[in-house]
Amino acid sequence: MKAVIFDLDGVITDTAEYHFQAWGSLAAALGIPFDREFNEQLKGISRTESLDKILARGNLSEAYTDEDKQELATRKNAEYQRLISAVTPSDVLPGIKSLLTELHDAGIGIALASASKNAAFILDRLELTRYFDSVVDVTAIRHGKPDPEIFLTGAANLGVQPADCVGIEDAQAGIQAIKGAGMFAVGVGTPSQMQGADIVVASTAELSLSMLEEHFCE
Ligand code: B16
Ligand code: MG
Repeated sequence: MKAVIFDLDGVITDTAEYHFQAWGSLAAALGIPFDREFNEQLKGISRTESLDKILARGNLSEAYTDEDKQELATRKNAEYQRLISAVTPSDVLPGIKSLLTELHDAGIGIALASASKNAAFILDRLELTRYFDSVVDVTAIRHGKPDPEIFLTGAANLGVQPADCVGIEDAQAGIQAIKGAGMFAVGVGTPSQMQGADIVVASTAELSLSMLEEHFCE
């Protein structure tokens, strides 16, 4: 194991909850039903793809011009940014800071593969930026998760082979992306939402360097 490539939302911090709340407000304003089960489909995919899925659910795909959709996505992001402006280092999920410290001390590469354009801001708010050898620039990625491109780019940025990498994700689209990249996939969540993962943990508190190395070598 030469590198670990992290997802952000739902793995490093629970901003997945803020995405849920921000999309929920927009969906309510548009009269579209929205719940946690449906929200699972939005995890790991881009802002515009998320909006398309929400509008499709309300049979409103044809109701808005591209310009309107841009405005709706901007409105959601403004609400999301309002919520994440209050993020502090205490919002780092359990076990993550100690894992980053262990990886750093062991000389194992650390990269971020988040679909979020707000990722760098959130890492700064969490005071974790210095741990990351690479933060993949999502605006330069042509194909989002479940395509493996973002994880392959993370490995390339670190100068390591995909087979020597572990990817950690909380979304089904992300697990697909990690496996498509030929990496070892760790899912955070329930097994039914993490199909194809090599191992699944219920909480990030279960993650550690020794635990990852043990499973990686199995
Ligand atoms: P933004 P991740 C993803 O982040 C979220 O899971 C997904 O719900 C969101 O739509 C996407 O980022 C884009 O985020 O609107 O901030 O650019 O899980 O890949 O870290
Ligand atoms: Mg995620």
